[in-house]
Amino acid sequence: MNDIFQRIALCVEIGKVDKNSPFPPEMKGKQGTNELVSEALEKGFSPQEVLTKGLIIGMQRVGDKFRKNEIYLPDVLIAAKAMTVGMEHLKKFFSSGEIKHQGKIIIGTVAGDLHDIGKKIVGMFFEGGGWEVVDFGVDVTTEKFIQGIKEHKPQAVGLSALLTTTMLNMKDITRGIKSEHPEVKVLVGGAPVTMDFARKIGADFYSPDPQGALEYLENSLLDWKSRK
Ligand code: B1M
Repeated sequence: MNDIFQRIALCVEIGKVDKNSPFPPEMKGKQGTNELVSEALEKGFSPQEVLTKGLIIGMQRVGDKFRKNEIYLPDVLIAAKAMTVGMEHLKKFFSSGEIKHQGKIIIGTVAGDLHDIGKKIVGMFFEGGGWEVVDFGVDVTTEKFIQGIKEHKPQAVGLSALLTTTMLNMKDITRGIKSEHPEVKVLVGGAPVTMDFARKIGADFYSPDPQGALEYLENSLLDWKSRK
């Protein structure tokens, strides 16, 4: 793989945002994703390659390490910051259609629930995997999800809940979505949610972590593409 892509991937992996960022200390004064993504584009590498061979690879490594408990939440947040700064350079190519998102997903914390830290992290992983994420925030009702699907036409919806009381609202939301938009996949997650619960409420997938949810989306892509 080209050296500059490897360097971009490494910067995401270790959370090196730009030249001035003090973290990690051994990289002080060295280029971060900000400078490297800009340099790659100036050298004529395609934005799509910068995304898939650099930024996404870095975020995949972060996901793998997080899953194995080799790194912790602050490391993920720093990596996500490095990824986001790199993505800023690519925004205009998404708008122009030069880079295509893998697909689109709406995410939200379910009605009655105000916990959003985990949901935001899940959203960062989806973005890191090349997905367009529409974040509906917290306390999202069935009606709002359904309206959002009509407007944004996503392939999937991701529901998060942190309370044993509010996770029960996932049932109505999932059924509501499925009755109006059976083609839209519903993914559920959050600390109290289990595989058994997800099956009972008719969700398509449950993952205890963001990485598993992203893998499911990636695996579902072939299915979506073959239906087009
Ligand atoms: Co609240 N809270 N809280 N809280 N809070 C918990 C969840 C609780 C376990 C604390 C406790 O009692 N030990 C408890 C729930 C008990 C239960 O239901 N069994 C609780 C309670 C009771 C409450 C209130 C009712 C307290 C009160 O007012 N009496 C109240 C409820 C408000 C409401 O929602 N209506 C409340 C309020 C709050 C704050 C507002 C103060 C704050 C939230 C701030 C915010 O989110 N902006 C808060 C917090 C911070 C917590 C704890 C401390 C931390 C939650 C968190 O952010 N974890 C929590 C106790 C704890 O977990 N130690 C607690 C870190 C986050 C990265 O993990 O969200 O699990 P998590 O997300 C993970 C995975 O679950 C997964 O990936 C994420 C990344 O690894 N995941 C998905 C999440 N969504 C996914 C979706 C997917 C796939 C994976 O696919 C779509």
